[in-house]
Order: sequence, then C-alpha cells, then structure tokens
Amino acid sequence: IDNGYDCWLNYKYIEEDRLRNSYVESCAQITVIGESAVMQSARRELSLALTSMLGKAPESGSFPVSDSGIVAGTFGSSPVFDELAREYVIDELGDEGYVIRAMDNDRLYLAAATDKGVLYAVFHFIRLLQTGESIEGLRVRQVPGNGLRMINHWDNMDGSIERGYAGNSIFYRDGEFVGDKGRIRDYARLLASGAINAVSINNVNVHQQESKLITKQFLPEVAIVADIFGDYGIRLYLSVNFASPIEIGGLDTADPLAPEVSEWWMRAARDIYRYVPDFGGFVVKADSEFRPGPFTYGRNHADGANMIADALEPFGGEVIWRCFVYNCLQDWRDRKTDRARAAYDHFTPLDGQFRDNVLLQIKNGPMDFQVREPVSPLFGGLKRTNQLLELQITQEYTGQQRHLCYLVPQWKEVFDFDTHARGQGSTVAETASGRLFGRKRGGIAAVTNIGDDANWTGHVLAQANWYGYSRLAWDAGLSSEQIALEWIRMTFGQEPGLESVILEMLMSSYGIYEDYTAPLGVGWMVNPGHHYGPNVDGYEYSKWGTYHYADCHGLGVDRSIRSGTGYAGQYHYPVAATYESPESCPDELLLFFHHVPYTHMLKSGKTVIQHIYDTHFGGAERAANLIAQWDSIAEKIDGQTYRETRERLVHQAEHAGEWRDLVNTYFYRKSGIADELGRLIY
Ligand code: GCW
Repeated sequence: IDNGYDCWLNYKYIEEDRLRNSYVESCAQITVIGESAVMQSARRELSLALTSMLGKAPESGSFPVSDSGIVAGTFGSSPVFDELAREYVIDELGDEGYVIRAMDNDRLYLAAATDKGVLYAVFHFIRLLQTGESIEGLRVRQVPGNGLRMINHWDNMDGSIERGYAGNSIFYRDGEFVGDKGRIRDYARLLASGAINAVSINNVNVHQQESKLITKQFLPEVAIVADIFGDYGIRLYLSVNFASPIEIGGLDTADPLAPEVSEWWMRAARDIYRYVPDFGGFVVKADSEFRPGPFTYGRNHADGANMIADALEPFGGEVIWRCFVYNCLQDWRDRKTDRARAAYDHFTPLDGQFRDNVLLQIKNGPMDFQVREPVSPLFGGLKRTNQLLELQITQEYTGQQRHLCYLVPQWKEVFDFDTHARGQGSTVAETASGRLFGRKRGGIAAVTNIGDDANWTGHVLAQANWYGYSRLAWDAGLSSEQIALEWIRMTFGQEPGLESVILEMLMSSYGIYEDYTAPLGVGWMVNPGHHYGPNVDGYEYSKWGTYHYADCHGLGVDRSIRSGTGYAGQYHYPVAATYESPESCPDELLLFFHHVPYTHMLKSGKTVIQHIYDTHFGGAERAANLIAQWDSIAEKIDGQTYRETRERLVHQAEHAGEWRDLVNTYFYRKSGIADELGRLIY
C-alpha cells in the first residue's frame, strides 16, 4: 500500500517513456567499489532505486569496469577515479563532500574521499532521477554547509514522545528497547538520504529509566541501534542526566568540580565506548525547567560542560550543551526580568571558556519555537565557542501536525538573518556552521517530528518539514520552493497538475498559520501544557511567566533599551537600533519588542487592531481554502493519503475559525474598537 511509509524513498516507476529511457542506458550497469557497511548500504540503495524506478534490475558491474554504467567509490579505491581526483581538490571536499561526473564514453562516476561521501552521492543521484532531472553531462560537486547535521529525539523509554504528534517511539516500548529493529533501519535510510549524520535517541528531559541508558543494562542494545545508524553513516548520541552520578552512580553529589564526579563520568565514558566505539557523545539539558545542573553547586555552565567533555575527549566524543536556560517562574510584577534575555545573559560571559569538543545548542529564537520570534542574539554574541542551531521540526507551537505548516520558509529566515557580528554578511548560516569565526565544529540540530504512525509524521504533508530540514542542513542556500518541489516529486511522482497545487499549499501554509494565531510576534496565546489551540490569556495568568501584557490600551512587551527589558541591546548595531524603535522595528516583530496602543499605525498602513482583525479573518478563510485545493487533486493521490490528509485539513479549517473568533473577540472587547469592515465579532 501507498500510505507514505517509504516517504520520499518510495521509488515510483517512471511512467513517462522518454524520461525513463533517457536514464536506462546510463544506469544499466552499476559498480560500487568497497565492502564496508556504508558501501553496502550505498549499493543496496542504488540497485533498489534503479530496479524500481526503471523497471529493470541493473547488472552489477565487475572490476575492472566495463565501458558504460555507474561507478561509485572512494578516490583511492580504483585507478578509474584518478582523473577525477586530479581535477578536484580532495581536501576541499572534506569527509562528506562528493562529486558526480559523466565522463569518457557513457560512464558516470560517483566519487568521494570517504564511504559516507559515496553514500551521499548515491542518494543525490537517485534524487535526480526521482525529480526528473537530466543526467546528461552531469557535473555535480557538493560540500555540506554544516559539519554536524543532527536529529534530536524527545523519546521516552515508556514509548511516549514529548511533543510527539505521530504516534509512539520507534525505539522504545514499556521501558525497554523494541525487539524488532526493522523500523529503525528504515528510519536510518531516510535520514541518510538527506545526509543527516548524527542522531540523539532519547529525550533531553532524562527521566529515571533513561538515565540508565549509559549503563551496562542498556549499552548492548544501544550498540545494536548505533550499528544500524552506523551502516548509514550516522553517529549515535544520548541525552544524559546531569545528576547521573547521584541517580545511577550512588554518589552524594554531582558537583562538576568534585574529583569523584569527574572520575565517575570518565568511567561511564569508558564503558560506553567499549560497547559503541563510534559513539557521538552526550546532549545535556541542565538547569532548565527543573532539570539538575551546575547551578545547584554554585558552578557555571562551562564548569559543567567541560567536566563531561573531558571524559569524552579521549574517545573522540563531544558534549552538546543546550542553552535553553531561563527562569520559568517570573513574577508578573517584575518588569525587568525577561525570559528572552536569559540564554544570552547566561552564556556570553562564558564565551571562550568551553572545551573544543563542546557545542552550545541554541534554539533559533530567544523564547521557544513560537511561530514568529526574532533570531536568538546568542548567534552573533558568541565568538569563541562552538555553536549548534536548534530548530523544532515537530510542530509543538505550529499546529501539532494537525495543521499544515511548512516550516522551511521560517528556517530560511533564521539562516539568512544577519547578526552583523563581523559586519554585514554575518548570517546565522555562517555563525552556526563555525565558518564566521573559523571554528572547526558547528552545525544544526532539530527536534524530529516522527513517530511510529504508518506514515511517520501523522500529517503526510508534514514529511516535507522533515525532508526540508535535512536539505537545508546540507545547503542553507536552497530555496523553500525548490525543497518543496523536490519533496513533492519524490513523494508523489512527477505530475505537473498535482505538483503546483501541493506546492501552493505548502508555500502558503506558514503565512496562513501565522495569520490566524498570535499576532505580530507576540506569541504564546495557546493553552498551557499541551500548547494546542487558542487561549489568549493562557500563559498571561499562569505561573510560567510569559506575557503579552494586553489591557484596554494596548499590548506587547517592551524589550527596548530605553524603557524596556533591554533585550534589544543584545544585538549588534544596526540590528539593535532597528529593533529599538517602534518606527523601525519590522511589523511582524513589533509586539515582541514594543508595547503599543491598538491604534498604533503599522508600516503596512493599518492599525494594530485592524491588522489583528484582517489577518484573523483572512487566515481562517485561507485555511478553509486548503480543503478545496486538496480536493482538486483527489484523483491523483491514493485514497488513504487523500482521506487522512483531508480529515486534518477539515479539522484545521474549523480550528482556525476558533482561533479567529477567540482572538478577534478578545481584542475587540479589550480595545472597544470595531472592525472597519463590520465583520462578525462576538
Ligand atoms: O518547548 C519546550 C517544550 C518542552 C521541552 C523544552 C526543551 C523537552 O515545551 O517539552 O522539553 O522546550 O526544549 O527543553
């Protein structure tokens, strides 16, 4: 059945004769040189893809290779690559870059410095066929924009997933690893097709059972899973509990400066590497939302991270230390404390103090994956510390995979944001990768949106976010449209009529979602706890301390230097100046930075209150239109996918109406200002 299980790797038969025939000849024979596990994965994949798309199994070529066909391997593995090796500077391709070249006669070379690079070349080549590209005279050279391209899981061992909206964990059930690991292998394959090279497999909130993942009780199973990922060039990481020395080690302290604590971590590291020689390292959430951390002992985060990093260093492991550290219980009378400031205030004073094998993982915004936030000023703030940009693929605040929300455009804005840390052009893509300040380690991580649902993501169209994330992680310069198009063609086949409709749905969806939810960057108007559905005052009067300060005069948070929390001052000039004044602050972030009256005039020429009404009426209407768009391609999509997706779109349309009514009604009654167009507001 075609229920989305294989996602974009379903390798549909290419119906169009001309196109298929244009591939057949070059692909009749394949030679993949090398027997490592990664090379075997590459060979298996290439043969599977060609057999299925071209309707004929390729012959496996032997060595020395015949005149035509595909030859894949590492540069040193055969003299056939010598000419290529002379042409390309192999050092510049690095460990993961690759080339694809049509050369002499009808040969196609897929070559790289390492096996992993060859695997990526294979997936790239397959993608060209899936998307109907010409392979004549191919000349591809690819080098990843980010060294670390990671997926984070928030899976718990009871099988649940924190902020998961697509079923249960594919790794665990009832406190144990799952027995049948077939699905994990399928997953590794999908990740490798997007050149993901790292995965952490348990929640950053590390509970009791999960704390034991680094002990002999679970390490044999961890090793099996690590091997599966290893076959696809992916390194495995675990989230650890900072208080492990107490919780599982029987010590009475986890003080990072206590010798018995660092000895404990060294022993733990030794054990892990005995089972998993290629273990990636630890992800740590410390002193955050009630998790233990160095603050308990009066130490700072460099003390904490470095101590653990030292334990992993001899084995080549690294510590990914999260910067999501803030006071989550801010008193409403306190107008100076600002959650948005927290990460920068905690971590910039420590810049330069972290070990080389520590990366600080920084959420894209200063708050928490809202539909609209400014980019975290920590990206331009840290100069002598490795960084990792953290995104959230799982749609916690963006519709929980019941609403359609293609997030690639949002992520593009993050990558393109100019921090001005070293003058113009200091984009997040440059800082996070490490390039801007010449750091060797850097990259990007994202919280996955998959679970054990048959189609992995619940909403089939949410697969585009998963796919899109990996493509951007490789090359942040790709456009949202191109990524969407690739995904559509690979997933649904090459069908022009279908393509334009789904493309339009995806590309409009982020704007639609933003329109009917919290306005102008203020965020947080959701139900506390599960974060789904409208609740304007949900957080306003809770203990969590995230505010919009709406009253009868106006709304928004004053984060200016002059009269507010000073958050705007965490950016470099001229960004700080732009945000500082309501006149220059971009409309979409106005309420994040300023408290203004409802009659404040936006750059768009509308008042804030009229903007709220217009976007909410418009957004809900456009959400409802998504159903008709989907229906227009009903015949071109398999029945199950069509129906399941339609159900979600219907729900979204209704729910968007609820958002519209709740938000409009709230602000109408608060402000007492009527809608200029006299539409129905309760
Ligand atoms: O967004 C919040 C989520 C928590 C999450 C936390 C974090 C894993 O609501 O569920 O905890 O962020 O990123 O640590």
